[in-house]
Amino acid sequence: MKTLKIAIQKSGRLNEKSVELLKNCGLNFENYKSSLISPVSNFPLEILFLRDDDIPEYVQDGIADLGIVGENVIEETEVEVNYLQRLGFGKCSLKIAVPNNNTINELSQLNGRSIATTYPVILGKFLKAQGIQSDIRTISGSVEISPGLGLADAICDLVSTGGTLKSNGLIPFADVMSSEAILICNNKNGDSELIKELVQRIQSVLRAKE
Ligand code: PRT
Ligand code: ZN
Repeated sequence: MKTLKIAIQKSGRLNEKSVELLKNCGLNFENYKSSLISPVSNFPLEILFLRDDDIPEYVQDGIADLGIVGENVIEETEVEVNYLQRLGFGKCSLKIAVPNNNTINELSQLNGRSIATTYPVILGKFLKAQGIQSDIRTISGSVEISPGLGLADAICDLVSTGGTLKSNGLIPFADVMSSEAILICNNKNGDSELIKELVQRIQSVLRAKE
């Protein structure tokens, strides 16, 4: 029987919950922080531990059969994969936020302004759909400090508690997308019996939590 591969985040916000979900499915594997691949001893499955940004493409290209990753990362990488199951953890929203001392109070006021983000693709589509033309400044991190540094008029970033925005003097202004961890599979293998079996186990773990 073919051994499946599932890609999960190696470390970060989704790692612990992803490991916990797979363990709760009865899968037996070592969770060594140093290894990149861990075989499951009681199911034909290997676990690949990766940076979350790489997971959608690995699944699209068939290097992994399955993956657990934030919907925001899937949308930003514009891959073609199947959504098998929303997993109910890693919940957050991608929001546009502005300095709390500014006068912007409607979307049209973002016309001609600059917005710093690590999500240029999702933000670009959102602004286009709203008919807004802003200057999207793509940066690779610490988005929240860019208005304070004079780098941008607004930001677009993930928010969960809102604490980071607040401590940087920013207020959320518009919701761009909401996100949670999703189980995805390669487009070609959605009807594999082994994948169906795994999805059933995951669904019963999720139901037991309700
Ligand atoms: O190393 P690797 O590349 O794998 O990880 P990463 O650093 O890129 O991602 P990581 O671990 O930070 O986040 C993984 C996924 O968790 C994201 O892609 C989201 O799907 C989800 N998630 C849920 C979040 C948050 N909540 C979140 N709050 N990802 C990031 N944040 C950040 C946000 O960018 C901001 O800096 O937390 C800060 C805001 O948090 P609050 O609570 O202050 O609002
Ligand atoms: Zn990442």
